[in-house]
Amino acid sequence: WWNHVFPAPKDPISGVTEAFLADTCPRKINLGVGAYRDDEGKPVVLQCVREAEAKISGCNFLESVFSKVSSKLVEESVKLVYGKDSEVVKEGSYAGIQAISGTGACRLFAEFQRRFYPGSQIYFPDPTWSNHHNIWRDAQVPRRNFHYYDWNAKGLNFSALIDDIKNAPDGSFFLLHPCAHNPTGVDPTEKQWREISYWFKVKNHFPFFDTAYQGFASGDLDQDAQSIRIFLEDGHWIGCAQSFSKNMGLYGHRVGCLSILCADTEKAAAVKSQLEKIARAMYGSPPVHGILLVSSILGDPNIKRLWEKEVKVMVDRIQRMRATLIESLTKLSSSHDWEHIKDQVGMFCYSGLTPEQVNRLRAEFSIYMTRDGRMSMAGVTTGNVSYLANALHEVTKA
Ligand code: PLP
Ligand code: TYF
Repeated sequence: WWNHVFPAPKDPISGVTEAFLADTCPRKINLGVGAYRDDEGKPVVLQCVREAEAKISGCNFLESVFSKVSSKLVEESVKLVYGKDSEVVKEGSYAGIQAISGTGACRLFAEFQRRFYPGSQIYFPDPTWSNHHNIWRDAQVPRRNFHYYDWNAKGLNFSALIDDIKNAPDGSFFLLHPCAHNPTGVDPTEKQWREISYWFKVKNHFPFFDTAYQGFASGDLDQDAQSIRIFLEDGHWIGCAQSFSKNMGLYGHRVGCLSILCADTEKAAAVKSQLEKIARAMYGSPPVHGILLVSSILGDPNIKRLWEKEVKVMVDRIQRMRATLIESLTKLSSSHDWEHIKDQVGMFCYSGLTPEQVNRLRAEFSIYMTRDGRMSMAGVTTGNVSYLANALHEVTKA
């Protein structure tokens, strides 16, 4: 048995972590995976999560599985993206289901898309999070790219993006990052989002938002949902995958939500029942501990305020490191153009380094990042930023 099975290629993101862990250099830096670290380089359990833990201690998990905790999570999650006073939330005209974090929400949606729109395709921004390709490929949905990043101008290629929206067959599925685009850190402006929404309407495209970094672009949760709310205002049917991995630091807990807007509550119930049917065969029901944490945080105004402050602390630290890195490179009189990284938002810096430069950083400086030159700014600290700047300067010297 299994003689025909050979090792799968390494995942471009977790492969970096593996290589980093095997490195014995004391100065090594992991800028691969987008997981938040404090200024000491340590992972963080947020205070709001500790308070929620205290609140749920002693809870009977067997009871929880069958109780209302899952719908409470969904109710609170949709308020975060669509707005607590939005019509959809008030009317309940959405199908919402707890998902195994953002990845699981995407996977469920991809399956749902194939099942109910067989033969349909999905358009991804170029580039996008590498796992989007795996997820829709495994769901057997054909994938297309639409223009997003302009590699020459190092910003958004807005005119090509709009052209691709116009040229796609009417009624196409598009995946959009509502904020803090991974990997580029480049988001459309409010005006551009309005234009994108306008053309989606004209073309009757379906917007599927994958929101894994709400809060990480601006530090404000509502502000980071602005793009989704523009689409909502314009009367789109929206799908949304939400993750609490980054903004609550719950990575391993796998808490997420998939929501799909529907014409009325009856249709919403039908869609929800189909999503539940898909989930049932894939994994039964999702884990319950993390959703108790998230529901306790979102459902308690005091803990929620604490969470909002802690999001801001994480974002401020990342922004400070971005600014310090740029300052350090300027002090070194780096002749390389780093202008574009100033305006990037979210957890990543899309450096523009070539694969050869990325290899040199790894071989000569024990600095690890994905081959596309994406650096997770969460791995940069006061203690390692000048070492990083020096190394960047060395490998980019003419
Ligand atoms: N979508 C994007 C764009 C991401 O970057 C990530 C994680 O990095 C996810 C979804 C899903 O993450 P998780 O499954 O941990 O929620
Ligand atoms: O680095 C990225 O793009 C993500 C990060 O549980 C990530 O893949 C980190 C933790 C996690 C899932 C994804």
